[in-house]
Amino acid sequence: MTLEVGVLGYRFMGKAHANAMARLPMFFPDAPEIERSVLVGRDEEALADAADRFGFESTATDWEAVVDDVDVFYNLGPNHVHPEPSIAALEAGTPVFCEKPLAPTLEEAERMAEAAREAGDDVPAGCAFNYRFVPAIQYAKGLLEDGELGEIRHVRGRYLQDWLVDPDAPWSWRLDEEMAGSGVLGDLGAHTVDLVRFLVGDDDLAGDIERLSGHLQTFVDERPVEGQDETRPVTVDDAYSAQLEFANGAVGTLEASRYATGHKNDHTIEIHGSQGSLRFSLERLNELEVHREGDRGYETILVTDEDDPYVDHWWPPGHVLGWEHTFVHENYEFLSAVAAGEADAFEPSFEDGLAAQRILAAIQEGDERGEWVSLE
Ligand code: 4PW
Repeated sequence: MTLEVGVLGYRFMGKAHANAMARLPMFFPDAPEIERSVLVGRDEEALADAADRFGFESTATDWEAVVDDVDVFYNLGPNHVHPEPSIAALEAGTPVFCEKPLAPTLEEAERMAEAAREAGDDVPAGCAFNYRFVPAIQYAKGLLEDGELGEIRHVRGRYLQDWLVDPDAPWSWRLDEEMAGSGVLGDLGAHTVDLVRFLVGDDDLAGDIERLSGHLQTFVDERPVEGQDETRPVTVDDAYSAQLEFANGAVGTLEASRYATGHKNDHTIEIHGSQGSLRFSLERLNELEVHREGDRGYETILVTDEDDPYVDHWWPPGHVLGWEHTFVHENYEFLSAVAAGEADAFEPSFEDGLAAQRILAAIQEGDERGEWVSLE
């Protein structure tokens, strides 16, 4: 059976997922057969152009007419558009793949997760945290699960970009609380929080984050609107940092910024255990640095061998993968879960999206109260 896919959103994420869907039959021949059926958006002209370039059969300006009509619904719009269409699709029994952060607010994320629970065991609801699907990250997870780092003591995550350094860089929806929910915290911090949960969240590693502190900062309060003679206020954070305490007593620090001069898309995770350490940077995503007891430093492992996660689907060893491949991997896994009719077969789920959102909300609360916040 061919799965008809409806996609809301045709900009950055629309293009990333459409590219992934187009690659699937060539590189993942066992992926379910799909049709890029309908692309949904508001601006008819831009939509028609995108549908043509991305290989969609048709377009629609009304998501309500689509969510019930397709076999799978992708929600790739701005954050404020995540809740209602996703909930409506799940109520119609349509599997949903939604971009991160799951929702602008915790309350909306809770409603979305509830809709996913009610949709039942055969309706997957996935949250598109694509960095789980970097081969080096999955390799790191394997090392951690095998206990190779010993008892986890330190977790450090940072996500650095620099596209707002110029105070005259234009205003966008990502800088508006109503539309985005939060700034760098939800946009970049959500990824780091999800990776931390994915890598060390198991009870026999660091476990849950039990309490945390948070600090948010906005550096530029208003920005020019592109093509218009006006400015709009920036109502979200430009940078955040947080301290974490895990169930096993491990400590963590997180931070992100869009003002980190010299860093374009640097998502770095470092973990220290009693028997070793590892570090990963998205700027060198084919590598994992590992230190083991007795080593005099870190060994750089190239995660490009045929037996490394997902690599056998692509090129011979050493013929490196990039950012776009993470989308192919997550689409493969998500669509396979849809074809199997098994909600449990795909993680990160809406529950994972909600768990990340609880941590983001606690960081915000910590900033507002100026105190540590308990997550228990
Ligand atoms: O989700 C994130 C985006 O909103 C991405 O992974 C990188 O940062 C690229 O764009 C933004």
